Parts: sequence; structure tokens; C-alpha cells
Amino acid sequence: MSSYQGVLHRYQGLLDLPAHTRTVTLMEGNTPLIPAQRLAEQLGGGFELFIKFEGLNPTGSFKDRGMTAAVSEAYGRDAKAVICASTGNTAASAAAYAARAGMRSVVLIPQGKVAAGKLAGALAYGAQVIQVEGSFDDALSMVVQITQKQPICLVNSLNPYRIEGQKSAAFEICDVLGSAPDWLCLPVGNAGNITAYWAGFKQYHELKSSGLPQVLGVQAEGAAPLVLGHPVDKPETVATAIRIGRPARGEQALQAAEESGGRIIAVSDDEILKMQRALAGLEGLWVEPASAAGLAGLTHELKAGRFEAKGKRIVAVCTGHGLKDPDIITKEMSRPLVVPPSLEALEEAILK
Ligand code: AN7
Repeated sequence: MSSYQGVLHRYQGLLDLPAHTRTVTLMEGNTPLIPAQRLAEQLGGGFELFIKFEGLNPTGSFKDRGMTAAVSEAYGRDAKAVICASTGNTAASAAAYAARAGMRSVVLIPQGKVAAGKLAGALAYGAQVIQVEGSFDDALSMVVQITQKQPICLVNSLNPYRIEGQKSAAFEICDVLGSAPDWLCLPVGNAGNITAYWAGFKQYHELKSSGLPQVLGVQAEGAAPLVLGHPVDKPETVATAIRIGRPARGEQALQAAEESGGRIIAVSDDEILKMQRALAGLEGLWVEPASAAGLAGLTHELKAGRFEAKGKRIVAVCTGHGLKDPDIITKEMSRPLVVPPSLEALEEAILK
């Protein structure tokens, strides 16, 4: 039997959780750090590139790390229900951990803007799914208000325990590499993840002198409040996971970028989709569009001559699995060829 018991157990003592916390785990975390040499070569080479593939968490996204912490805290004080606003991944994760704890879950999603695999997940795990005629930001404002009135636990990343659990990803990277990388590239939506990585790297550095990365946070052009310097009322992007105009932890994201000597930039939907295809086609890693944003940002900066990669060790976080959003691929694809069941037809199709 494996001795791995999830991130709360593995990083016990490093995650600031109340004593009443009772662990609810799906053995999340411990995701692979995958070398991506072919992609690195295509980007000009001369540096080391690793993908932290967070799509391999139990519900298919990085959200499980923070969710195990938030739900464990709620469960430990006998909370009966959790609620969140979500572009999809938080919803699926909250629903799964709540189910495991025997708790009710309610998830608010922007109507028509959540990828099929995420909505299906939330429903499969038994959440009450409510579509809001509005954006993620509208939905977040609603759940914040209701949790101030009703005894229902907010499990968006405003919940501090989400950040605590999420720090585990930074610890894992340092443990595998032996130190922090030179750069960390990742997508930024509501900005919980970048906040947690930075907190995690700083904590590990204080404890173990593991070093600190520079952080490149990447938003989608149509949903780039942190680049524009003001909220975006009608965010739009193909990367629905990061279709967010008022990031809850925006200030902390900016601070992480600044303190680390990094930055937050925006890339186009086209750049995101190109990188999604490059990752799948060159490395065999199929990630959802938002998850390709970090690497799309790295590519963008390299092309603009603003990024000195030579000799550097770069980690890109791919936050969610491609299976979450199959439609984005099949929509663009021509229909696969149909042949009669004969060898001649097959030879004709693949050898010509
Ligand atoms: C695949 O699920 O906000 O900057 O409600 O699903 O921590 O918000 C998802 C965000 C990146 C951005 N990649 O992370 C939600 C939600 C994927 C995501 C992000 C999300 P944050």
C-alpha cells in the first residue's frame, strides 16, 4: 500500500490550519514535474523547461490542493454545507470534497460559460448547480454576501485555508528540483494560485534556503484587469477558466510579481490555443486552454526579446486537464475520415 496520504498529511506542520481540522482527502497533489525538452527546443532552447501537470489531480485541476484544506477545516467544525462561485474547476473540486465529507455543496457558475467536463463533474459529485445570468464576478459577489448571512462555508480562494493547501504545489516543486526554479510561469484568474505559490516559495525559502523564483503571471487579453490596472466589466476569453474581471486576490498577485522581480502580462486567445496545441503535439500533454496561458506568456516574452532564458530552469504550471474542455478541440477539428472496413481503404487513407 502506498504511504502517500494527500497534501495535508505530507506537509503537515507547514500549512497553517486550525486544530479542529479533520482531513478530507482524495490523495490530491504529488503531481509530476514533466521535462518538456521538445517544446523548449522549439522556443529556442538553451534552458530547462518543466511542466507541473496539475491536471492529474483527482478532479482534474489544481483546485484540489486548496479544497482538501478548506473542506477539512469546514468538516472539522461540523459545517453542513459549502458554497462557491466558479468558472468550473473550483465547482467540481468543491463538489467532490464535500461529497466525501457528507456535506452539501452549492456552486454558482456563469451561465453558458463553463466547459462541459467541469459542469458534468460538479453534477456527478452531486452539487446543486446554479447558473447565474452574469459573470464569475457577479457570482462571487453573491456567494460572499450569502455566506455573511447564512451558516454556509465559502470555499472560494478568499477562504484562507484554500491558500494554505495550495502552497503544497510550491513545496513539491522545490522538493523535486532540490531548489526553487529560476522562473515560475502560470495563468492568473482570480489570483489565488499565484498568491499561494508565492507564499509557499517564501515559506520554504525561510525554512530551507530553497531560493525564490521570478514569477510570470499570465492573463488572457480580454480578461486582464491586472495588466490594465482596472476591473474588466465584461471579461471575454476562450480560456473560460480565467474569464474573470475582478480578481479577489489581485493585489496579492501584483505583489507576488513585483516582490519576485517578475511581472503579469496578457496574451491573446490565439496565442493560448496555439500553445495548447503545441503542448499536446510536441509533448503529449493535453491541457485546457487556460492552463496553456503560462507557457503562451513565456513564448510571448521570448519573442519580444524581453526574457533571458539561457541557462535558466523554468517551471510552467499547467493547471487543468484537457479532458475538462473537449469541445474546444472538436469544434475546430475536421470530422475524422470514415472508411469501409477493408485493408485497401485503410492503406489508401494512411499511406497516400
Ligand atoms: C484551469 O474554478 O477561478 O488565479 O472558479 O480553472 O487561482 O483563479 C479557476 C481558475 C487557472 C486561475 N487555470 O487560477 C474557478 C476558477 C485553471 C483554472 C485558473 C483557474 P486563479
